[in-house]
Amino acid sequence: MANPWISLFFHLLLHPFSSANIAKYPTKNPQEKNPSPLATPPPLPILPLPSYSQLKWQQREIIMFFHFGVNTFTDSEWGTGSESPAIFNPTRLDPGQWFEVAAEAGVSLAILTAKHHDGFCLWPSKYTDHSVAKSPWKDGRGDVVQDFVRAAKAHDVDVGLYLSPWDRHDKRYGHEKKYNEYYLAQLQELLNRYGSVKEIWFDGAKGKNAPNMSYYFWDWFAMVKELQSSINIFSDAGPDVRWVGNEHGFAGSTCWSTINRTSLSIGNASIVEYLRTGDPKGTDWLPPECDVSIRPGWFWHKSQQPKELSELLDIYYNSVGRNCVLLLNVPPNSTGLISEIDIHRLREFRNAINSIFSHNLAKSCSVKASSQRGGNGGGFGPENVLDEDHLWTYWAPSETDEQSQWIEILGGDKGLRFNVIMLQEAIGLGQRIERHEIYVDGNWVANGTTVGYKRLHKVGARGLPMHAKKVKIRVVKSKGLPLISSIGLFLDPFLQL
Ligand code: FUL
Repeated sequence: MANPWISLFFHLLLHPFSSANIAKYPTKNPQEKNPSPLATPPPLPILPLPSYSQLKWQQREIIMFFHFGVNTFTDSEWGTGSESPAIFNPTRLDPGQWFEVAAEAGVSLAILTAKHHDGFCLWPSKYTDHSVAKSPWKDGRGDVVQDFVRAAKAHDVDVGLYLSPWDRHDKRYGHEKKYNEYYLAQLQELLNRYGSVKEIWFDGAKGKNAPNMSYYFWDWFAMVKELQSSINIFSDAGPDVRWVGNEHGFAGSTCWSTINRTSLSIGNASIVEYLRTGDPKGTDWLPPECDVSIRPGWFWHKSQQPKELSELLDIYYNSVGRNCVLLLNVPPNSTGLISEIDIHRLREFRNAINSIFSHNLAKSCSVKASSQRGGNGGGFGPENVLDEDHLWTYWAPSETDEQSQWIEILGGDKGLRFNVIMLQEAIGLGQRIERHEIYVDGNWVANGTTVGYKRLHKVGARGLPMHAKKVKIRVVKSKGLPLISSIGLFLDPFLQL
């Protein structure tokens, strides 16, 4: 193609709008002279990410469990399955009272044991006669699940249901196909009949001598998601919320919301440590829930008392303060009400949490950081850690700030008195922080690993408040840029007692 005219012809044919061509005939863009500064985009997420429902669940922080059933009347924890429905006869059953208590305790979701291991159903299931329909309560015409759901709605609290896979009553248990059909039928009753359900609890517990049979988890999970689109499924292995691996209400001090689901199975005692800490390399977002009872047992027993306030606060620090949701069980008694002593303890607990955490001393401080993404006014400045948004506004260092990433709270001349430091990560873009350190007035006071949705550090010797002017958080190791959405400094008066 030596002829230049021919080559120009082919060039225009192949690149009719190439920049070279356009540059010859510039069009006037009126905004070009004074381009308004464009915002720097957020950094790319670090996968895996939470789903919408998982994020909502995480923000609940404390939810409630109600264990109620034939065990409430037999003073036992695991019923045999041969209890007569005649013993189920609460004289004053009032889920309205349960939800008054729940709402006052500040919880936004409560889970009811619709069927525990004894197989007795708190709703009139058409697939069994081992239910409230055969009890003297309301002459067999009552439905605890219905009353529970109505009361929840009246108090603006969301509903969760527990349906025990292990069933010691039903003869189909041990016959794989028949029992799985039965279980799925009950799931359909519960999830079709009673409106929106936000969490379903699949308990992995099963007695040693129970008949050997497989549960068709995949069928169950698929059915649940088909019937309730915004539900979270809890089990040892998720798929939405995982068990934390113990029933004391304590997560690991390292606690990842990420884990590998392929390494998990339901009812497997050898994975409890893995469940407790999660896995920084995990490919699944599966945050842990800490289930614990306010009393020694899950069911109400006349002889038992609720835990002390100090124990409950300890549980709070070790669950919510370690990136978990706390599922606190408060068992109604045999009259069908929550006992006054438990109500009193819950009130103390809620008041204590409010009094500790409602006043963030950092709010009146100035804040400084090693660098900030997008520069000054770029939207990722350190001031974001002091606003009301704990998810979507955050401090991000600049990409080039790899040596020392830190953020500092400056308390002014008078200084601050505090003994709790709170950190929160913008988990909507993935859990990132692997190691961090805290310095108060230049002195090291704490080391930590994960942060996640919320991390609480108690500082100060024996809970005595520290008096200081500067608190510095240094991120030592992080997957990509660390994104800190909130920092709090609090004074917990109960730590010194
Ligand atoms: C366990 C069960 O065996 C207990 O009875 C209780 O329901 C607790 C929440 O889960 O696995």
